Amino acid sequence: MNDQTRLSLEEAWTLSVDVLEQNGFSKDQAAAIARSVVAAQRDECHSHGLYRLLDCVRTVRYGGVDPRAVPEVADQAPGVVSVDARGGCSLLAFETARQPLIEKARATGVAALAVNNAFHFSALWPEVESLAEQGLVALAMTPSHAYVAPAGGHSPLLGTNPIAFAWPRPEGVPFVFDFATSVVARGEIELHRRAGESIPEGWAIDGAGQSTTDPSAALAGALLPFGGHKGAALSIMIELLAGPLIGDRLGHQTRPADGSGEGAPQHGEFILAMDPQAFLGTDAETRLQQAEALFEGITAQGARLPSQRRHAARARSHSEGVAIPAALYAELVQLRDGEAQT
Ligand code: NDP
Ligand code: PYC
Repeated sequence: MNDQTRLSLEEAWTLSVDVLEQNGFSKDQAAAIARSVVAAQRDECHSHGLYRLLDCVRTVRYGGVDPRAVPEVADQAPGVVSVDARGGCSLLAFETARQPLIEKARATGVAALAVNNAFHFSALWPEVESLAEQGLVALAMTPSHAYVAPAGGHSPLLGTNPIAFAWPRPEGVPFVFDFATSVVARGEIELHRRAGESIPEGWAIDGAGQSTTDPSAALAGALLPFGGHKGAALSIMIELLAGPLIGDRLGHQTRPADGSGEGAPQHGEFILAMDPQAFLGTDAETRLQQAEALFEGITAQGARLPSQRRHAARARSHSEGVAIPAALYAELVQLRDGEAQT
């Protein structure tokens, strides 16, 4: 195993905030980003944990994100809130619009949030989890960039397009899942490359359209959608809902900032919040209890629920801290101690 560096959650937080602020992010932007990457690291979601700080700094250096943007919320329609991230990161935009979304969902039963013009790099589960903690059912999705070949195709066109869902539970933590519609997130392939490990067959094809286990060839080629045409169709739905429906870009109309001056990483995110009380009134408690039978049936078979692993990791991280590759730690320290960006 590669050398690891252990950090307490407080150390992970301070390091994240310091790296971001040293590289030009405002206090509010840095805090919103740090909340997401530290939560992901805490829950051992490595592809969207502290590793993502490298992407944030690279993107700000290439002019792909406004690190001091102040998001602007608009009351778009009775059931629609929108927030313009104004070229900043999606995370502060979501946090700014979260309460108006909750209030609308409680007032109308179903409400949508459109996040526009955002640099989006994060895991989605913290957002839907936070809505389910308020008693709402939530769905979130976003396109990324053209990284995935459509089922039956051979060139990158679709994003890795994650979808996350959360369901409030009467006792205990919400039921949450969150995954890319590619076989795995691209970040997972990047982590394999950094660790010098090959990837399993079936994740990606190379530039010539051939199956590959070489992460560099995969990154230069295309990831594959999970479940063939089914994952690809879900991915297309995400492009449409989080793109044209909310007046934003499709994945292939964006690209990461890379120093060429042609990067255009900003796009949208679509979030739906539903209030069980509005659908069910006094029956809500009984129906939420009914859902528990499904969860119990799953675990009774020895299967696990999505998010069970995350919560076990969360408990462990609270007592033991988090471990990140020593090489990543060294890079983050360098970014923290380097010259401030102008
Ligand atoms: P995975 O393929 O690891 O799937 C993760 C989901 O599946 C989690 O909800 C996980 O629960 C659940 N899961 C995994 N194994 C099991 C199992 N055996 N039984 C039940 N549930 C299981 O994740 P991805 O690589 O597809 O995505 C990782 C992250 O990348 C996501 O958070 C996603 O939001 C993010 N992402 C962000 C993008 C962006 O543009 N912002 C683009 C693409 C991905 P658990 O967590 O408990 O293991
Ligand atoms: O891991 O696929 C990914 C990803 C794309 C944008 C942010 N994460």
